[in-house]
Amino acid sequence: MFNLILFGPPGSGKGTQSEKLIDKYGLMHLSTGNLLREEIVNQTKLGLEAKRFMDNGQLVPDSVVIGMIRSAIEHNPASKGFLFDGFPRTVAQAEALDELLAEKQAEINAFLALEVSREELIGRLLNRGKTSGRSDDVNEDIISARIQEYENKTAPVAGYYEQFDKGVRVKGEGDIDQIFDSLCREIDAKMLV
Ligand code: B4P
Repeated sequence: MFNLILFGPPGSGKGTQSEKLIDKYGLMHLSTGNLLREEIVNQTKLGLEAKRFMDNGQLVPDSVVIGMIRSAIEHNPASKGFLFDGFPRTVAQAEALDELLAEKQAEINAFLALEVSREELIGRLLNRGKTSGRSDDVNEDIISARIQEYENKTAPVAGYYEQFDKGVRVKGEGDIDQIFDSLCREIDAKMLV
């Protein structure tokens, strides 16, 4: 099993690059953002609870997203590996993921962090908000709140993986295909280990 985390602030290109990476490596894509939006569309109890946080640019409680990821992993026992996109977003989520994978005699093999400036992130998200229908992308105050949540609660997750020598930082600005090539180089190197 090869398990990869694609990490970065909101709008850094995680969703964009994940689509390309799952095609190339045949990994199963697990995006907590997409899973939560599905719950909202289906108007489930979980979705209604999550919406209150997402609409304000806040992280959804750890217990909710950890439960969703546990269930997704358990429903896909034959997967050759997972690409985690937007998860873990707190150190508690990272510790829970390690425990879930250890139960399957598996681990995180690579942690790739996309680095993008704050100005570029805001520009990308406002631009996506014109067409995405995502309420959290249209208002600059909510976008700023999401970036603040990232800085306070999510950025420390990089240090968690770096202590195990698993973290690699990749420039996330510029041409989408060139960023993809940089990510692939890092993944190929980790696959040889
Ligand atoms: P997510 O769905 O993960 O949203 P995101 O961080 O905005 O997406 P992403 O980073 O993938 O966007 P992308 O760059 O691809 O989370 C939404 C919300 O869900 C969170 O705020 C939180 O409330 C909740 N949530 C999710 N996971 C959670 C968790 N684990 N714990 C708690 N809460 C959680 O795309 C951005 C735009 O940039 C696109 O328009 C794209 O076309 C463009 N773009 C991409 N690469 C580009 C490039 N190189 N150049 C120019 N534009 C580019």
